[in-house]
Amino acid sequence: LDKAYAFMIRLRIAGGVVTPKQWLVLDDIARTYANGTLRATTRQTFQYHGVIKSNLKRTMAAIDGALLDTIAACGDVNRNVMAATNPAQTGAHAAAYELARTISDSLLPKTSAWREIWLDGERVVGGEDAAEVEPVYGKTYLPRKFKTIVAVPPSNEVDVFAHDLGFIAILDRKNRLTGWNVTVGGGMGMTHGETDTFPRTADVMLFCEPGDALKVAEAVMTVQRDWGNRTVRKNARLKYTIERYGLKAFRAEVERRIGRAFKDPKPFRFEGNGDRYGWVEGEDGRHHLTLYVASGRIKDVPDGPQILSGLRRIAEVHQGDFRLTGNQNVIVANVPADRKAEIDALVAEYGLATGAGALRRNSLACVALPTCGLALAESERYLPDLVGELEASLAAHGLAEDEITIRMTGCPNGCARPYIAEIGLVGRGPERYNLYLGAAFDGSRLGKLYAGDLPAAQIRATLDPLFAAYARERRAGERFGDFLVRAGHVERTVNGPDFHDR
Ligand code: SRM
Ligand code: SF4
Repeated sequence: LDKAYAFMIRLRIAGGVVTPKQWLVLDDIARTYANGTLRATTRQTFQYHGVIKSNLKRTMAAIDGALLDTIAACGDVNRNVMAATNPAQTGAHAAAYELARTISDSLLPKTSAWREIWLDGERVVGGEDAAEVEPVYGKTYLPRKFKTIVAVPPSNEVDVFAHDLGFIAILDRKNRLTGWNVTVGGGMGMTHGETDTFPRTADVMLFCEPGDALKVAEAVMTVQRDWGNRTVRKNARLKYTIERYGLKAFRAEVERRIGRAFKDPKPFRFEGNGDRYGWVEGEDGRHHLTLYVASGRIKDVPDGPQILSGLRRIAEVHQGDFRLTGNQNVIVANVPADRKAEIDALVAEYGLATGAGALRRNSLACVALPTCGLALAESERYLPDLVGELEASLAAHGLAEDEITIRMTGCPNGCARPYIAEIGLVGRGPERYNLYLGAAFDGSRLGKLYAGDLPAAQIRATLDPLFAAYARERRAGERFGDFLVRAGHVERTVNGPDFHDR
């Protein structure tokens, strides 16, 4: 008897767009080979959990049958490229999605190993010559994972400042794309107790015309390939390269490789990094429904919402597409006006509109226990209860409808981007968390450690007086994170290196 190994499988879905036909296959796989759930991730794709070893090949073949794959979903390569979903800004979404697809395809490893291993593809005699097959990655690939993202203001729902490379759409008054601001050096992961590791928000480096975006992406990635730290893995991400060389030198090298200078970044403004729920009408008259999915876990809850079955039924009748958001939610997109009622009926029948409160709608939790081997504390299974408690506190202070972002992770790797949430909770050990406060609502500023190694049972009591002060003393329109910094409850973090200063 072999050991009962079970695996996590992560798909690559550039821009998070899937067709109803693909949805049905993905749903079948979840029921047949995984643990009966589809898990929408913080990077707009799906994970399966609990796929046993003997089913791996069958699962991969089924994924391939849906014209999807898992290539570059993990590893030291350019990962799944995210794109803003922007249901209302149809034209800008098309541009963002196209750029995400183009970058994803161009920077994909070229090796045929995936097909060879999982689909019994033909083996290249004598093996591939990595230097020839991978002109960009070469034999040694990148120093570390590399994450690319495309955002469209005013929504920063994809959290552009948390990623290695980002493109921010610069639109004219008619919402037409004029070019992209390029960001570099964002990242969340750190290690507890090691202050030479830190989260960092990306710098806005330059502006490029639409036709130059791919060139810039390639140049940024290859400079990181050549300049990134290959000796100390914990300092290998692009954020540390930017800290070591400085933004100016990094930009000069990118421009040198492309062969010309670029303009400085253009002004832009983000309003928040959450999703807009419910129906919105796009510029092209099509309708888009954003559904809240708690921690992205698409499953049927006994006596509760039947999210897996409900979305399956929608996929059976839906003629548009589905979009996964960077906040682990699902958009039923591109619905003609006369088909809305049919979707609404299914939403009601399967309990998909939960009527979640403001804090819950702005909450994110990473997977953590029981499947994540790196988890130090609970996250996905605990955050819903904690949010319930905190919502009671907020309601007592008249803040029930206030939008405040809260994110939890089971360890400092930061998979739910907690350091840029107004309330960030990061696992330290069983039922113990670091509490970070003072981040910006639009994801552009990191929080600061407010209470270290806090027992879970004390989180509400620690936050309650701060909610009270916020209700009493805030200025008109002032966000919770901004208030905490202005009123002196926490120090403002400028960026990564001063993150640990107190
Ligand atoms: Fe993550 C590793 C889950 C987004 C930073 N992440 C992991 C692993 C694979 C654990 C492992 O290596 O054994 C987790 C699998 C858990 C499980 O049981 O499924 C895991 N990460 C996730 C997901 C599923 C969280 C979620 O609840 O949605 C997200 C899947 C993303 C995707 O679809 O590709 C996920 N991970 C992120 C993000 C957020 C983002 O990219 O926007 C981050 C922070 C941003 C960043 O990269 O800096 C993130 N994950 C990490 C790190 C720390 C990287 C670092 O630079 O230090 C690790 C550990 C590592 O790489 O060594 C990690
Ligand atoms: Fe696992 Fe840590 Fe990522 Fe949570 S943050 S999924 S515990 S690696």
